[in-house]
Amino acid sequence: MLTLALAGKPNCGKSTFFKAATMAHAEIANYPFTTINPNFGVAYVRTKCACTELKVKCSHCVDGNRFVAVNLIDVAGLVPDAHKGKGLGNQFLDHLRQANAILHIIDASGGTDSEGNPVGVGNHDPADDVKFLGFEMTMWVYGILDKHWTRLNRQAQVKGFSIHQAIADTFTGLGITPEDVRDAELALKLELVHAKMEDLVPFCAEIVKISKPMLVVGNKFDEAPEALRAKLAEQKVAFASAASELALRNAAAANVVRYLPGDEMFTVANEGSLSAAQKAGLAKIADVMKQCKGTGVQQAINRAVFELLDMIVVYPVEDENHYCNKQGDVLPDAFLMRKGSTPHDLAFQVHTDIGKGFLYAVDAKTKMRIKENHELKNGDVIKIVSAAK
Ligand SMILES: Nc1nc2c(ncn2[C@@H]2O[C@H](COP(=O)(O)OP(=O)(O)OP(=O)(O)O)[C@@H](O)[C@H]2O)c(=O)[nH]1
Ligand SMILES: [Mg+2]
Repeated sequence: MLTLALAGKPNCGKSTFFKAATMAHAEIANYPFTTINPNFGVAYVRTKCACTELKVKCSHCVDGNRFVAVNLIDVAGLVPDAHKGKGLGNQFLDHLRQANAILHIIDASGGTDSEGNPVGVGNHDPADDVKFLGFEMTMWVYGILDKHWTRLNRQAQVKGFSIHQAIADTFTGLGITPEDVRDAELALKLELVHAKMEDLVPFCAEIVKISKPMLVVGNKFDEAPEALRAKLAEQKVAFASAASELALRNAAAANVVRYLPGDEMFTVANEGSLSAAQKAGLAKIADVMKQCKGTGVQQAINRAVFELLDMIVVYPVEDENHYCNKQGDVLPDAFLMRKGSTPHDLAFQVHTDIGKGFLYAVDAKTKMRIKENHELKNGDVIKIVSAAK
C-alpha cells in the first residue's frame, strides 16, 4: 500500500492533520516535540467511483465517492540544522524511509518560530520554512552515502563494478533504483565514478527530489494573515486547516453536520440542536472553506497521490458483464497504480500467482480484449484472465 508521511518543524499541526485524516488517536499540544514516536494510520484518497459512469449500484462508495486507503505516518518535528544534532536531531527521519511522498506541513499563520515555539500569529515568516526540510533530508541522505563513499570509490576503480547499483543498495529501504541514481547523475551532468566530495550534497539533493516528492502544505490557514497567505501562494504552497477538518469529521460522526472529507462545504444536519458556540465555530469553518475550497486536508492527500506520485485508480473484476467478483460484489476493489501500469502489473497487484499465470485481460467497459502491455487509464475496470486459480 502507498505510504505518505507528514513531516516538518514542530508544532505546525502534523498530528492534527494526521488525526483528522485517519481519525486515529494522536497527541496534539501547543508546544514543540509533542510527537516523538511516529503515529501510523490509514488515510484515504478520494476519487469518483467507477459505478457512477457504469450506472451500477455499488456498496463500496459514498454517493459515488470512493475512498482508497493509503498509509499515513506522522513523524517527530524537525528543526533547521537537525543534521548537526539540533532539536531532536534527524534520527527520526528514518521513519520516512518507507514514504512514497512527503506532505511537508508548515505553519501558515506565522505563529511559531522555526523551532516550533509559539510566538504569536504573524510573528514568523513561514516562507522561511519552505526550503529547510528538503535540505535536512538531503543532509540525512548525504550522511548515509558519506559513510560508504570511500569504499564505493575504491570499488568503482574495479572493472565491471556498477556504481549505480552499489549506491542504490547503500540507500536500502529508500526505494532508490539504479535508474534513479543514473537520472540524478544525468540531471547534474556528473560522472559518479569521478565524483568529488563536493559533488555529493547536490547529488543527494537530487536523490531526495526523485525518491521523496514533496508537497508543501500551509496549515493553520484559518489563522493566517492575508499577507502571509499571498506570499505562500506565490510559492505554490497548498493550504489547509487541519483543525477545521478534525472538527468537521467529529461533527459529522456525531451527525451534527453532513460532510464528506474533501467536500468543498458542509451542511448542518439539525440547526436547532446547535449551541451558539457551535454555530459560531461552524461559521468560522465555513468561512475558511469558502476561501480554501474545502479544508485542504483531503485535497493535499489527493494531490500527493494523483499529482506528485502520478497514480491512477483501477478496478479489477472477475465478471466483466456485471462488474463484480464471483460472489456478485460490484467493484469490490479499487487499486492505486502508477500511470503507465499495464494489465499484467494489475494482475501481479491482485496476486503474485495471478500475475505469473496471466493470459489476457478484458476492458469491462468495452468488453474488448486488451494486450498485456496496454497502458491502463484512471477508472478502468479490468477482468484478468489467468491460468492461476
Ligand atoms: N488554528 C489552527 N491551529 C491548529 C491547526 N492545526 C493544528 N493546530 C494547533 O497547533 C498546535 C500543534 O498541533 P500538533 O498537531 O500537535 O502539531 P505537530 O506538528 O504534530 O507538533 P509536534 O508533534 O510537536 O511536532 C496545537 O495547539 C493545535 O491545536 C489549524 O489548522 N489551525
Ligand atoms: Mg505531533
